[in-house]
Amino acid sequence: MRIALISPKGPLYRHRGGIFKRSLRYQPLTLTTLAALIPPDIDAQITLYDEGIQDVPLDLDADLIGMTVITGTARRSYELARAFRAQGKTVVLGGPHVTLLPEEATMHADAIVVGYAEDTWPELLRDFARGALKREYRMAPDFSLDRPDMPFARRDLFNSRHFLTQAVFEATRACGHDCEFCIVPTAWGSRQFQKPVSWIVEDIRRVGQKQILFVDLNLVADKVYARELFTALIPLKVRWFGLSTVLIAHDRELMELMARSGCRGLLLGLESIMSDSLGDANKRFNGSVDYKALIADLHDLHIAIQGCFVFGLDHDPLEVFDITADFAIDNGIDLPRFAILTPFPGTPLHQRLAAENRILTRDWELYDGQHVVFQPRNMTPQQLSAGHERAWKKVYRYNAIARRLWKARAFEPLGLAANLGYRFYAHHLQRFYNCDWHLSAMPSLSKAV
Ligand code: B12
Ligand code: SF4
Repeated sequence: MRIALISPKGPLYRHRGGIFKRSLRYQPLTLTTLAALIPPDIDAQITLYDEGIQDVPLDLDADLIGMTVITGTARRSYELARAFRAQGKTVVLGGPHVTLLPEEATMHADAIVVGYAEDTWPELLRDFARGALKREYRMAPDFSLDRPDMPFARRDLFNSRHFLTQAVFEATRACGHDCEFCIVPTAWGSRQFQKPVSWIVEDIRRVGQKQILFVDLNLVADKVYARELFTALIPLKVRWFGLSTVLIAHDRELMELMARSGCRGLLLGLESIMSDSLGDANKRFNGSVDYKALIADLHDLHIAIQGCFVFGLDHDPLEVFDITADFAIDNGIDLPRFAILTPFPGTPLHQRLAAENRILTRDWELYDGQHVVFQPRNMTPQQLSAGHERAWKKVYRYNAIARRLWKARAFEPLGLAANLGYRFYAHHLQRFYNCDWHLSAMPSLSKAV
């Protein structure tokens, strides 16, 4: 059976004309994991296509085409699905957007997979092989990743030259919190799924790289598990980068263990430095943390910080952009990142804004964290869009990069390369603001509500 697996991309992320330099591109695990899950009893020839690094041929030679869909890529995925299905090929869709909106996705596919697919994808392939494909496959309520015999991701199916790194790993999925804007609780529920630590160690050993990345949404959600994982990483002598909530600030011992295990960079969802805005996002737990002290503590342990902020929360004043950018510069955040609040479908945020009649568009391609798709409370959509871009440019001026890295005492070439990559991003975002026409065409929306 010829199987093609595709990761479609929206314009911002597409390799041709997109914005991302190789210095910012790591290899996601979605397609390589799905490839590994194809059971040996299916005699499969597998090809992977990631539109972030290559074109997808429209005359694909495949019996079955699987696509992974996030909200920002839904339009592109449906467009490709239509073209392939018109050629009589079988198209299967899965991933976060399909899990959030199965009733929409099913209209564009021969079959959909809702939720994590460790059990359902092999089942689907066997059904397809015997001519009995069902319309929908759903993750079981007792789904678990505690399976020592799980196959390892087929990273070998991609050309490593296309990515900054292929040494990407995943120990856990989902998170345990319920931030209003986040898709995770809606899509996958409120418990974290954890892989056996021995399995992760084996995966890292097999890949054999010393600089690695975790895509887990929150590595410290379960402290007992986190301790076990970090302790097991120590003998591997790796340098790793990953994601955590700011709650790590309250556990100095875990933070030190994290550093000893090789953590050299942490993506932190700081979200906002305005306390009322944190309440808007149902992320009051962030308010219990002194960001300045946390940043200093992490720097003392030689852990760099990718600090993520979101703009457009209901209590955000017009000054939020400059205040936040200045905070990032003054406190030496190694790699600041800004997003525009995005009401992904299915989230409590989407429901609330829809009830308040504040959703401006359901063009999913604009749901990429860089476009305004709702009516903000204290500013116009244009002000939100312009302020967001201004913040990006401000923190990535050469003198601001120098000040941040000096303050962080971060002199590694990798940190500088990532900063230059983001500087390029900051200065080219405007090219992708294809929602401008849409907003300016609605005069009533240019007034704050
Ligand atoms: C790598 C990554 C990226 C990559 C590539 C993503 C892509 N698919 O194109 C890049 C850097 C480009 C990216 C960008 C963005 N991302 Co991103 N990203 C991730 C990340 C960190 C890891 C994905 C991964 O490798 N997971 C591990 C694999 C094994 O899990 P999985 O992908 O869920 O796949 C499993 C199942 O979902 C299912 N499945 C998935 N696809 C398919 C397909 C088929 C056919 C089948 C059968 C099954 C199946 O099977 C797999 C095994 O169980 C996830 C967070 C996470 N940890 O999942 C966020 C995540 C996917 N990203 C997210 C977001 C919001 C974004 C951005 C908007 C961020 C931003 N502010 O800029 C942009 C938008 C890009 C766009 N064009 O619109 C959200 C998606 C929300 C949504 N509704 O769309 C996530 C879930 C993070 C979050 N906390 O909300 N991202
Ligand atoms: S934003 Fe982060 S902490 Fe909040 S629910 Fe999502 S993954 Fe968890």
